Amino acid sequence: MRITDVKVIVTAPGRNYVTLKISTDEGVVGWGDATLNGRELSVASYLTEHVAPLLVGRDPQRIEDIWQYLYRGAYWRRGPVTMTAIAAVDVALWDIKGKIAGLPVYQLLGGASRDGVMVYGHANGETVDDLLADVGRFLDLGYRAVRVQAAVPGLEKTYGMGGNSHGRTYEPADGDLPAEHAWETGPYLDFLPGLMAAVRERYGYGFHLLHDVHHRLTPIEAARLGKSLEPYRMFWIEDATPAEDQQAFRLIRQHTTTPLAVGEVFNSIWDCQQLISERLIDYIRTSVSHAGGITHLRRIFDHAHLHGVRTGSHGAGDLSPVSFAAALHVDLAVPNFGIQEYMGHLDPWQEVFKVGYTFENGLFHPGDAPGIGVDVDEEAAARYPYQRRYLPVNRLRDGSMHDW
Ligand code: CS2
Ligand code: MG
Repeated sequence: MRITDVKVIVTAPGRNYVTLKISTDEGVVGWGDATLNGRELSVASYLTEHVAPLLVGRDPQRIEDIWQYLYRGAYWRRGPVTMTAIAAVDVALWDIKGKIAGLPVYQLLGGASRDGVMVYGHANGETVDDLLADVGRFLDLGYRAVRVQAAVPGLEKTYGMGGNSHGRTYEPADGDLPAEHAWETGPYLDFLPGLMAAVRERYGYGFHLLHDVHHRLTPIEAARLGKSLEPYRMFWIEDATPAEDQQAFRLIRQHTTTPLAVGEVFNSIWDCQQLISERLIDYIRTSVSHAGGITHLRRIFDHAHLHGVRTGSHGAGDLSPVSFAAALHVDLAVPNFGIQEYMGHLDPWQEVFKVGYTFENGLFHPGDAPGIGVDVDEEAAARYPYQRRYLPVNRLRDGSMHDW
């Protein structure tokens, strides 16, 4: 079997996506997600200009060799653009592998280790009452885990407001230039414990409660937040502090037992190797579409398994349905699964992406179609042209740049 064509499809049904299509001389096609929110065309160009010419003529079954060729052969290693491009190729090749074998990809990864994949919904609200009502909606839908984000009194804007997975999905990249938000940590740290207390008081402790700090605290502030939330038994607090500084998590660990999750902005095992080896985190959030695909994600998850760290992959709406389908196959098979993020996707995504995954009783299942179980309607995709969109930026009140 040989690769005959490599096509990059940039389309925007609800938001921008970059999708990779690998075609073979035996008519088998594989799909991969190459979307990098706010920098989509950089990955599209990397694939079209630099990767596609290297793939045509190769045997698509040689997934590991192609992965190593693209990773080592570029000389310039790692980084979100490179690893998202490699991820898209990798997932498309696993899709082809499954179709050749007549098996869903999870069967090629060792088979199911569980009956379904637990996901968390995204409740949010401009007021505590709105937030509480949104939490109730997710619990009524059968979710076993809910992330809560709320407007912070005294702050005009904060992360995670707007939309919800069953209906309007939260999409932060909404400006043709980056929106500038003003941030202040004090009101946030003062507000959070009361918010979580209100959630537990209303709904009890029978479901998992999560929160995304979104990189905004210093290590000692993160330690303070974790300590203040201990009575509310968080499933995790996410991105409590920017995690390039892996050692910073030693400080947080000294002060709190609140579980920690990081990794959605990581793109290789080297970004998190110390965090995992020293057990400085409890969940690793690397995704199949930004961390080198199924081939590399398995290495990260195996390293995590050896150190008692569980998986908690990123699954925001800017990771396409192709990515979510692939993630479910990995989630179903890995021994150290923790939880999978599911934010849903903005309409009219269904016009372009045809998926086989299902949701029931708080659990997703990827389905048993050969490969990853997705298809892409290219004619529909052509109806939704790309529009440049940026994620917001954060500044402190004195104008200093901060982390969004
Ligand atoms: C967030 C994302 O889902 C999450 O945990 O961190 O919404 C993130 O802001 C976006 O994926 C960025 O594109
Ligand atoms: Mg996050």
